[in-house]
Amino acid sequence: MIQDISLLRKVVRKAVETTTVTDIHTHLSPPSHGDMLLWGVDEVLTYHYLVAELFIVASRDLTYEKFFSLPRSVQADLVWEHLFLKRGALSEATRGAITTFNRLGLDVAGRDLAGIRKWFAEQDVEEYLSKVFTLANIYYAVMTNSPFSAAQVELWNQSLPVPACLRTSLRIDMLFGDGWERAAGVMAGAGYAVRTEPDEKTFDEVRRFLVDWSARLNPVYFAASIGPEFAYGDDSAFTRLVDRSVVPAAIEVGVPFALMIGARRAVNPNLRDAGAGVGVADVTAINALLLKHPDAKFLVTMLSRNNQHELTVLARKFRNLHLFGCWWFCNNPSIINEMTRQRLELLGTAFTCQHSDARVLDQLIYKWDHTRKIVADILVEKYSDLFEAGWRPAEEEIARDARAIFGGSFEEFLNK
Ligand code: FIX
Ligand code: ZN
Repeated sequence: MIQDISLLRKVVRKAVETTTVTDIHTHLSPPSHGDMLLWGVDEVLTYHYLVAELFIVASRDLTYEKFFSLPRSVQADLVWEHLFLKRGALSEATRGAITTFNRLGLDVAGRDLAGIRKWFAEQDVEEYLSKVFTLANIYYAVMTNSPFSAAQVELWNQSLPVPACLRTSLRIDMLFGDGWERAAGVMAGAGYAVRTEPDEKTFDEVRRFLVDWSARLNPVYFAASIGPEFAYGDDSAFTRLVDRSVVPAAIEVGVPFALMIGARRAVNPNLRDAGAGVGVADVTAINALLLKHPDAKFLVTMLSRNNQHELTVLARKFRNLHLFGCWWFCNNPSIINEMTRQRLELLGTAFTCQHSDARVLDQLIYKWDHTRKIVADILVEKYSDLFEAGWRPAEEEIARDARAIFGGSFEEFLNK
């Protein structure tokens, strides 16, 4: 047992700095899927978070059409010029690019973009992937795999190699809302008796489609991003599909259904991927879903800060709910700090404090580096409070608890 508070602080900090992470949601792909895996300096600089920030400040001569028609490296130059050279790189996304290059040993102090580009051009993607996973200390990262995307299906049909550090999730947004007709077309085209106007057989066939794809991809979970209008328990197509197809398939396969709730798609469609905003959703709809399906497991993250407290309280009440990540506009130090404290104070270690949502391989470095620092400060404070109250933890217990919120509790949830 640790008897000295300054040693305790050091041990806690080290535990968070060195714990292995399970990154439960990313948009990465295996290197064998070619261009699907984004990596390198130009991808880092044209991350959609940075593109949105560029358009806040660039002159009006830079139209959206013009920007998106430029080669990737010229887009990256514009981001570098406007956000890093003409302004102070103070946003979380700009700081992220700096942290990433710095941790790779590149000359950020010298602002040497040409030198950074040269270094990246010399990297081999497979080796670089291992380097990034080692630097970020990630056990594995979960990809986002859509059985409704023709490009992705074509790649999976080739059974290309996938490194052990990348696992799959079955992304099924297309089943809901506007996507349904296309999804129905894809399933019908693949030989499933699915009708656009769903009948009983259709729900069974959607379930079968999900179970069959699960046999192929072995997903960690099924997932969908749903807007702030998220409702459940009514007579909507969403409720019927969830009740009759998605949840039964998830139970059959033995995986959770992950809901990412609150992205308001295309608030400015001109910005393309960068054009989504956020809306407050109704947590009582999640409550209804949890009550209706006690035998299914749900992973939930919400985008609006306003939803976080109510959602965390709900997670105290349901053993079939596991909260994860500080998603997108919540992945900022001030909000990570607030959300993580709130979750620890209400749930102990029974949640997953972060996911990277990395779209570009290199981003794993900064997303985890930044979160580790915030969580280390929080845990140092929490353990110090316990110490003052007379509690004496052992080093292994601290390591166990740090790992729990970076993936250990997630693994436990999957297995229970
Ligand atoms: O739906 C999602 O998985 C979102 O995370 C993305 O679509 C979004 O563009 C993103 O990258 C947020 O971080
Ligand atoms: Zn995502």
